[in-house]
Amino acid sequence: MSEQSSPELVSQILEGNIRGIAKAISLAENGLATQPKEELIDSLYSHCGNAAIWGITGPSGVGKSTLLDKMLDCLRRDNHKVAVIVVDPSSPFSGGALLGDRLRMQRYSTDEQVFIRSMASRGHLGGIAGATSDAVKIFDTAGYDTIIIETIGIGQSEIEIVKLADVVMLVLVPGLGDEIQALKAGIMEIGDIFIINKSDLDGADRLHSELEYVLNLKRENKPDLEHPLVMTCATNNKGIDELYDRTNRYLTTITQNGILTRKRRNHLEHEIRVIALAKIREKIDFNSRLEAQLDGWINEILLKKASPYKLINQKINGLIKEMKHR
Ligand SMILES: Nc1nc2c(ncn2[C@@H]2O[C@H](COP(=O)(O)OP(=O)(O)OP(=O)(O)O)[C@@H](O)[C@H]2O)c(=O)[nH]1
Ligand SMILES: [Mg+2]
Repeated sequence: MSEQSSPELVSQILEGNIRGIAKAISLAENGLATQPKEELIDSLYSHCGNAAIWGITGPSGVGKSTLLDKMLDCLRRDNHKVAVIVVDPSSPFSGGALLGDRLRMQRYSTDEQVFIRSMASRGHLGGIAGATSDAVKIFDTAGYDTIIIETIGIGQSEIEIVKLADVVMLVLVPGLGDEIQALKAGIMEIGDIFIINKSDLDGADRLHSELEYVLNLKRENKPDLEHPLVMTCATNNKGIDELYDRTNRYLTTITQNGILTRKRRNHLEHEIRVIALAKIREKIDFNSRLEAQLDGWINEILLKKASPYKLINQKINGLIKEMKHR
C-alpha cells in the first residue's frame, strides 16, 4: 500500500477505527490496486465469521431504508453494533446526493455503533457483489455484529448481492402491478422473510393472500423453515417489532439446524467460482483479445469462409494455447 502499510490498516480495522474502516472500504470498492486489496482481505479473513449478515431487497421506493431505520432502533436497543451497506448496482457513483437521500438513516449518523455506507460498482474483479463481500469482511473484522446490505431492485445483480446474506428480506408493497406477477415465479428463491410494507395503502390485504398462497407452496416444499410473511407500515412503526423478532428467530433456527453452515458454504463456493472465472478471463485478457479479433471472425463467417461453431471453437482453443505459453 502506498502511504500506509497493510498491517497498520489491519490493526486499525481490528480496533474498529472509523477512518481505517472507511479507507479499507474505498480500497475494496475501487478494486483498482488489486494486490494491496487482496492482501488486505486475506489478512482479515481469519477474523471473519462472527457477524450476522442481513440482506434487504425489493423494487425501488418500497420503503427498504425506512424499514431499516426503524429496525436500527430495535438493534440499538439490544446493544448491537451495526453496519449498513446500501448498494445501487445500476449506479456507477457512490455517496452522491441521491444515494444520501436514499439512506434515510440520518438519525444514526452520530451514533458510533452504527456505520452507514453506500457502495457503487467500479471495476471490482468480482463485480459489485465482490466489492460488497469484501466490505462485509471489513465490518465483520471491525466488530460489527450485524451487517445489513440494502440493494435496490430485483434484477440478477441485486440477487447476487443479497446472496451474501444469512437472511434475505424481500420487501413488496401493494400496487406493484405487473412487477409482482413477474416476481412470483422467482419469489420462492429470492427471500427468506417476506415483507408487505405500506400496509396502510389499498390492496395490502389482497397482496397478503396472494403471497400467502405462493408461500404455502414453499412451506410445503421446505418444511424445516417458517418462511414468514410480515405486514409493516414503516412510517408508522407498525409491524417493526414483529419483523425484528421473526428475523432473530429465523437466524436462531438456521444456526441450530445447520442450514446456516450450509448456506455459508454455498456462498463461499459461489464467491470462489466468480473470482476464479474473473481471474481466468483476466489472465488471457479475453475481452481485449476478442475485441481485436472480432471483426475478422465476423468477416470470415459473413463470407462463408468458416462456419460459426467451428470458427469459434478454433479461435478459443487458440486463445487458450496462447495463455499456456504466457
Ligand atoms: N404510505 C407509506 N409510505 C411509506 C412507508 N414506508 C416508507 N414509505 C415512504 O416511501 C418512500 C420511499 O421510502 P424509502 O425507505 O426511501 O424506500 P427504499 O425502498 O429504500 O427506496 P430506494 O432505496 O430508492 O429503492 C418514502 O417517501 C417513505 O416515507 C409506509 O409504510 N407507508
Ligand atoms: Mg433505500
